[in-house]
Amino acid sequence: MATAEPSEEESSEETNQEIVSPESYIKHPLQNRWSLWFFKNDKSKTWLYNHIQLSSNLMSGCDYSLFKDGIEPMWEDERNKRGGRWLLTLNKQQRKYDLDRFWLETLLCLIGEAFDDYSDDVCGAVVNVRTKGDKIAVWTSDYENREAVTHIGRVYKERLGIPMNMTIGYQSHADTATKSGSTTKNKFVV
Ligand code: MGP
Repeated sequence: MATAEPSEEESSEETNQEIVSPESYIKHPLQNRWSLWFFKNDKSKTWLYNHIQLSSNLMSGCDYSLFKDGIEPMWEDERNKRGGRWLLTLNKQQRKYDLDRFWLETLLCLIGEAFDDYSDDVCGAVVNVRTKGDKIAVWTSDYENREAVTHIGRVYKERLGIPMNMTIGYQSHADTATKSGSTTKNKFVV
């Protein structure tokens, strides 16, 4: 029987393909849903963009944040307010050589749940593009979870290939929010 649109059965016979359910070929679904946020420090708000640019192409003052679904990229969020961040402060030369590859590795650490049993403590990550020096940070939910925070810091530092003799610091958001000078004291260092 000729029909304008072959039924599924006929069409799969023709192409010799089996119809499979998504579950059988999506082997590694992500553990979490994530939201990518973009912040642009521009009062005119007329600038349109239709591509996600590399961080190094953004104008100074812009941020990207990748956070787990339901967590807003701010200290005040319920899941952030007792937390803190592992902070990478980059010098100006590092925008060219390190910023984009560090941010990519950070995204892969997050969506790949790289921190073993402590990945639940991760809330998200932020890149700040700034004239004075760019910053990348991984935010976690509770600065008092020493084991989780230090494990995340060690793995993160290794994944970025930061040499042993260089340290990165972890600061609580509470301290960052109430800092008086330009630096916030570290709660942990790896
Ligand atoms: P910033 O954008 O994180 O870094 O914070 P920047 O621009 O390098 O500035 P610096 O202060 O770290 O040198 C800029 C300012 O935005 C902060 O000083 C706060 O006033 C404000 N801010 C940043 N964050 C992430 C928050 C937040 O989560 N909540 C609130 N209320 N203010 C914030």
